[in-house]
Amino acid sequence: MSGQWKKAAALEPVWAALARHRDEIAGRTMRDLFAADPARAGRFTLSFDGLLLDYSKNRLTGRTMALLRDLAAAADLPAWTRRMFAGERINTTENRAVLHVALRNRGNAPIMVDGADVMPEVNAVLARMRDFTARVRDGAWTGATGRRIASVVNIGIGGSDLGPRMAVEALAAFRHERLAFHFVSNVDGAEIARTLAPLDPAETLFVVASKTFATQETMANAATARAWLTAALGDGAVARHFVAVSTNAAEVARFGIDAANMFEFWDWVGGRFSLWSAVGLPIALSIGMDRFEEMLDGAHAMDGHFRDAPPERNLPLTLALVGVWNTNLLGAETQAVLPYDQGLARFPAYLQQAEMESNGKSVGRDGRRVERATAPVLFGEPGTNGQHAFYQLIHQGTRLVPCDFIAPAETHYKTGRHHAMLLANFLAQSEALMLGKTAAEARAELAAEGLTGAALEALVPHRVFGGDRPSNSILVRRLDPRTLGMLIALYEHKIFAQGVIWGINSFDQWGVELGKQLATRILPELEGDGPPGRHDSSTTQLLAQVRAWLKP
Ligand code: G6Q
Repeated sequence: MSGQWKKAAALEPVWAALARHRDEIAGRTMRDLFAADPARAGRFTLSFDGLLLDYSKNRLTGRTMALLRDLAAAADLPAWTRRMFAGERINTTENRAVLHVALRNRGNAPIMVDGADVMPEVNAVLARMRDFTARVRDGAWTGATGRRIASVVNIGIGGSDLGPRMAVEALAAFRHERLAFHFVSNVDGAEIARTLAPLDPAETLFVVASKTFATQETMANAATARAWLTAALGDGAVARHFVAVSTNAAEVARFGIDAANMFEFWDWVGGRFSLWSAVGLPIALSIGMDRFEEMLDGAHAMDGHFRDAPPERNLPLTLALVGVWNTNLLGAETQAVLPYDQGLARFPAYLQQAEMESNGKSVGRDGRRVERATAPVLFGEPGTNGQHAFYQLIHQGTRLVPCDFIAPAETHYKTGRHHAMLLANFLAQSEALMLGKTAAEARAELAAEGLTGAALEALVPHRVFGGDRPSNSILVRRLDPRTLGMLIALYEHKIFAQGVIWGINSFDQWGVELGKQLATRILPELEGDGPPGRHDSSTTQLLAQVRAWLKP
């Protein structure tokens, strides 16, 4: 990001200039902006390596973008980007480097942490993943009774679940035909009970994924899975049916998983950025190592683009700046992510963690309270399902809900006209949100339906759509490992850039750690019959009620 940037100014004057600019253009709707500039779509569209970002349907102008780029410069984004790629410990509250980019550093240029190049270790784990996944896929790796593996069950939660779960589903068209994939994350025993019920232990492989190998939910599920397996096949079967993905070799050994069956990653990989590491093992088992590496290639290409492309042509930066505009200048409190692709059904949930855990912070890097809003509440469902549910609020509610529409032009499933119908909806929604429907248009429509007079007039206000509702459209030719890798990395760098602009550390998650501590204290009080510990009166009352109902 060097060279093409304006010299950094102070941050506050740029925020003030943005606020003035917002007020100046407040009277101009997107309809006006499109009418005034026939070249608008092209001027506000970027593409890189087959991924197209059209952000023209936002309430912004060229001046808006120039000011926003000044903001990124003033926040020192180029320097922070350099620091991240160079392996500096930019996660200051945990004193860690942030190097998911090293996991997909396909050019193998050295990346140093504490004076040592991490690439040999990264490549060694990739080589072990290649060997193991090939053996499971071709049937050379068998279960304890000599049968081939048919079901893979990933046990993990949060960052050790959401990435592989999302990607295995997104790339289902490339899945190995013999292997079925299951994911167990919740400590609610219903999930593991229902997952294991139809499976045959002799053909099941468990992947226990946990960075710390200490997470309550994962350890409970892994213990239940081991008991299920050994009840059928004996203790000796564990080595053929359990592998671990972790940074904690000692705990993996204590659980009883052979060191030879452990795939390592490192403290500089954040949980929510870990699908590029051995946490991606289920993805590699599903689509094969060559295709897993295509996913890494796609992300690596996006890394290079983010690091080197000039700010005006930089996709992740632009997505970040449009988000800052909508959040901080237009006051949006939410962000909808709406993939028009059933495979991406879990993509909003994945991004929910990536964005809200990274940038859901109210204290800056300097330890002081931030003065502006940080991450919006992110939500979404695949289209067209969402259209029949919550889009009502997006079209006609009182809130501004910026939307990211995502679609592949081609489908892997040639089922009649389905894909054309899906794409027609993808195109129609962002157009409708932008244009809206005026009272005159509503009137004409009602008249065409045969209404007249008072009956017609009574309906007009309900049939008006204010329009002027912002959206981005992200289009790829088809969803494959490479484009999925690019898409995820696009959002990762968007999140990073926004974190820098907001002055927060995007890479810690103390709010998550709190949950890990609290339940540990209450569990023995719930299970025991001694006097409960000191709590507020509400918690005491709820605890007493549960104990009373559970008493034998
Ligand atoms: C991710 C978070 C969190 C984490 C889970 C699982 O960035 O830190 O979602 O991934 O709590 O942690 P373990 O992998 O250590 O089990």
